[in-house]
Amino acid sequence: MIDLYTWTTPNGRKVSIALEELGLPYAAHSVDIGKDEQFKPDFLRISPNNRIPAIVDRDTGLSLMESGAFLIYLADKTGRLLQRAGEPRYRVIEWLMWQMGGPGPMFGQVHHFVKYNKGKAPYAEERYLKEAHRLYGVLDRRLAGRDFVADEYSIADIAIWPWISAFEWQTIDLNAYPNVKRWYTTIAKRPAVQRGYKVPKDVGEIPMP
Ligand SMILES: N[C@@H](CCC(=O)N[C@@H](CS)C(=O)NCC(=O)O)C(=O)O
Repeated sequence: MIDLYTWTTPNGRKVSIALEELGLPYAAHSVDIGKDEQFKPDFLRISPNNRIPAIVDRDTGLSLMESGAFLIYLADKTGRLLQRAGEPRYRVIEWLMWQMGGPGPMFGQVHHFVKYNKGKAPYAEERYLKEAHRLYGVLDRRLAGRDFVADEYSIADIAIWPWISAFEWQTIDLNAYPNVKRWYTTIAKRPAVQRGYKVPKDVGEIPMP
């Protein structure tokens, strides 16, 4: 049994989607970051960086912060969504790290400046939107002629997908990125993705282009 500490954000959803895909039993615990619950001392013990998501594996007692780290852990625990060795494994980790260092922090800034604080910082809006378009371009080129970012559907797709699901917040027209659009809509139809999207609570349907 996995305890998942999460909220209704892309970083949270990538873990609930992975848990649903892997069929691992889990209990979701809400950490409302709008109410600063991520700063409570109990949560700090599990997530020293005060950020969701985090997990505790009751089988092993291991607690982990940083979704990239525990997506690898969960995949290794089950032997699924990440190959055991060789180039295919590192290709998945490569694109997982691309999400952790690229779309995660950059799209997060787009949400901050373009959706929530529009008009307050034109330089930041321009900078992060330009970076978002560059990253969408990278992903679109990667997906040209292929179904998934690595060899098979993997934790890398699962990590990237929830960030693309906020394309409306990012003012991105997915028609400009046809390979991303095809990949996004295919993954959106997976039952595990639809279930994981609504954890820890249902705040609406998956946005479709
Ligand atoms: N690299 C971290 C990022 C986690 C992160 O930024 N989480 C956000 C929500 S998506 C958060 O907890 N924000 C709370 C805050 O800014 O205080 C991961 O992937 O786990």
